[in-house]
Amino acid sequence: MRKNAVLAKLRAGQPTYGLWLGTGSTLLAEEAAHAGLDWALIDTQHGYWSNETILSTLQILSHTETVPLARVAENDPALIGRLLDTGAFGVVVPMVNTREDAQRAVASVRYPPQGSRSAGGSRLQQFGSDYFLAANPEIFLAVMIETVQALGKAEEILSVPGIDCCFIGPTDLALDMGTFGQPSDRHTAAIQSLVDICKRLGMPLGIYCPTLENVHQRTAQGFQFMNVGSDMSLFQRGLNEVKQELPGLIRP
Ligand code: 3PY
Ligand code: MG
Repeated sequence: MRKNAVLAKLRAGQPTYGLWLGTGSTLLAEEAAHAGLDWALIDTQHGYWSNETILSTLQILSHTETVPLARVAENDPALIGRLLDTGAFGVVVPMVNTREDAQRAVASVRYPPQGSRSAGGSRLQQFGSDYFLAANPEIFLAVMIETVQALGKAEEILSVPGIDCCFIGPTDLALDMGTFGQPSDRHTAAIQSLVDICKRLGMPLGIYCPTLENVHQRTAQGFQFMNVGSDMSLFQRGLNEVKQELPGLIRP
């Protein structure tokens, strides 16, 4: 069974950096795959992906050292099983709000006896001929804490065995707290409370980073799973640079 390099770093207390892929572009995914990042994540919750482009992207990533991950559209065993069977080496599960949600995510990702994932998927042989027996400890599972309800239950959610990482969704959390679009001490304190809980539980922590400044700040705060941008945000940054370099030639 191949070792999951992202899990190895998390378990060694090291940070990992990746790219969020939402455009559904296999060309951009290929660029990301060769950029030297720890991981690249196919976002099937909010991104523009088809089954075919998911498969192609996982095929591209499988020829590189960038660990292929995916965010599932919802906490559903069939969707999670399909992404893993297609070759994702781990999943991020959104909106995990209760201990039962967390148990459902673990059961979907782990084979028996730890869970109830069903065996199948010809692409899995690339990970090793012993995949069905040896995959459980190598498949990355992050659960997303991104609601007020989940905040209140974070300790019981994150103490479910089989979870590798707590991943904070700062935008949904802000929307749910009613603080979206404004600086908020309550939002900052909520994130700090998750930092404290994860430290106590020895649970690696990640967060969606909208800016590179944010990546530095979260790294210093002890976060271990961060995106350095998304395929779309990097493209938009490039466009903004062009506008700044050619003032007056392009509409503001
Ligand atoms: C959020 O901020 O809510 C996210 O899900 C980030 O991807
Ligand atoms: Mg979210």
